[in-house]
Amino acid sequence: MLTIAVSKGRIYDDALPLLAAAGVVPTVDPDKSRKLILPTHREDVQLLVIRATDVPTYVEYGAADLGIAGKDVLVEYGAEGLYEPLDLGIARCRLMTAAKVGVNHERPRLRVATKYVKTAQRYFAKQGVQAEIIKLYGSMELAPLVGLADCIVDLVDTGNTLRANGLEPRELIMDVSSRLVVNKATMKMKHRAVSEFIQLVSQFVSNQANAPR
Ligand code: PRT
Ligand code: MG
Repeated sequence: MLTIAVSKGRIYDDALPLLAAAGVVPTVDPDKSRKLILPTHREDVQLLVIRATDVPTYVEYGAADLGIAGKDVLVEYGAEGLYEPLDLGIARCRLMTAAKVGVNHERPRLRVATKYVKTAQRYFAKQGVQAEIIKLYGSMELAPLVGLADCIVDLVDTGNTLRANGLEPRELIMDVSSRLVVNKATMKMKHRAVSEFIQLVSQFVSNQANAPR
């Protein structure tokens, strides 16, 4: 049995065609069911539907053999315990700093609100900027508006969320896409099944990348 961890929402939607390329088609729609373990048309493959930030944990501990997670989540988790054989090219966005339009901060210590605490700490340290990181779990865009922070570190896609809140993107921290991750023991113990899966998915991904738009 191969167990694959995915999160509901944008990654799940973008991952469905990739999974289908390996014959993995869920028999249950997670939006219409409360099931957390989804059977698929392949008897030897099941999906776990979990929070995006929990994917590396399930895979590192071997509760899932494979997982699909954003590079943002993997970098923040510190995924040295995982193999990352494939960039799936889905759920693309950018991890950026953002602040109120036109406002510059002269504080000696920048106050930064984010859920990416470790990534932000590392980024500002590398820039030689003194930063006080304030951990939030969501709606980061609010923090600069109410004086909780000078800036935020968050994902940006179209920029609409920032604009709607009077914020603007400032510095690019990293480009983000979703990656396939594999448990290290699985890579040895289920080598054939995993390489076959990776082969089929990567074929599909490179065909997509080469297809005319
Ligand atoms: O929702 P939940 O709390 O369960 O977890 P989550 O928010 O981590 O999950 P989800 O499904 O929202 O995001 C999962 C992954 O999708 C992220 O880890 C990224 O790798 C990827 N991804 C790609 C994005 C976006 N694009 C994105 N735009 N994740 C979030 N956003 C949010 C962003 O945080 C901001 O609030 O969308 C807003 C910005 O979008 P624009 O288009 O307005 O710029
Ligand atoms: Mg979300």
